[in-house]
Amino acid sequence: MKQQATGVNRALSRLLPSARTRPTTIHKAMRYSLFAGGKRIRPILTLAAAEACGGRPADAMPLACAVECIHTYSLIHDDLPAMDNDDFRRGRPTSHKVYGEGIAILAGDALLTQAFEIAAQARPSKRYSTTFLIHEIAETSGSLKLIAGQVADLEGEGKDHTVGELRYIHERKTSALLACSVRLGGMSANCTPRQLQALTDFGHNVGLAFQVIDDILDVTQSTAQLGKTAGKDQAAAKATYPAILGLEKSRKVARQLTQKAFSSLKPFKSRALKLEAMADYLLKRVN
Ligand code: GRG
Repeated sequence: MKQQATGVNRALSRLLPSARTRPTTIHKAMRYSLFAGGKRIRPILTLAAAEACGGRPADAMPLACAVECIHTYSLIHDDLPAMDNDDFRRGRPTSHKVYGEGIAILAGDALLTQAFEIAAQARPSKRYSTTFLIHEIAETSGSLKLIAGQVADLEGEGKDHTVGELRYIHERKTSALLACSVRLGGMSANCTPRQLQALTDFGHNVGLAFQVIDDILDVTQSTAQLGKTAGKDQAAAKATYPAILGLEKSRKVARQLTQKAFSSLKPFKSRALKLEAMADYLLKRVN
């Protein structure tokens, strides 16, 4: 993961305007959040999915970087006072704490836009045109997925949720971008429709498991360990798996979802070793 993350960081740095480019405030703010030490889970999944389909890392890299830009934008905006109102992210003060709300909003906007600029540079494969790749990212980031999840999350604060309603939020807020990450990797490698379906199922289940684990970590780990404020879900009366099912049942759900994700990888045989390792890491992670 460290090696892959280093490659992603280099590519991101190359693809983004330098911190000296005018207006420097916005480019510094974009880089402040982007290079704050995120785990790079989504781009690493894109690269691993490309490998599973026999593709080249260079073809997947722009798409991997685009996904990380979308992810970082969503974190900056999610931390704003009007949303989750958090002071701490990726082990440092949040964007609006350092640059003020106006620049933080713009840094998020700029990273969202940057993602499409980067994706437009990706090499199309035989089955997947650049338009198709860009549509994939737009659909995932739009009002039916990422934004839908955030809306449901905002509107659901303080309300009782069923597991079904919670799943609706998780599928959009978290799982959609993880599924998009692996799908883009597969598309960069000209994957077959069957491979694309397998990657979609993998991403969907790994994404759900990721969020269940995230909810568990929120109650079991410290702020220092997480690099973001711990215990926030309970404080905001958010519906989470541990709140509805308890810790032990939630852990079981995460294990079951990861098992389902593993099953989707069968068609790839040994080429999916990195995807498998990622699913295992995501289940066992402590931050
Ligand atoms: C469009 C504003 C907006 C929000 C959409 C994605 C999202 C909804 C909000 C971001 C905050 C959040 C709690 C997302 C759920 C997924 C999650 C737990 C993200 C954290 O991902 P990690 O652990 O973070 O991969 P790093 O910092 O390592 O990249």
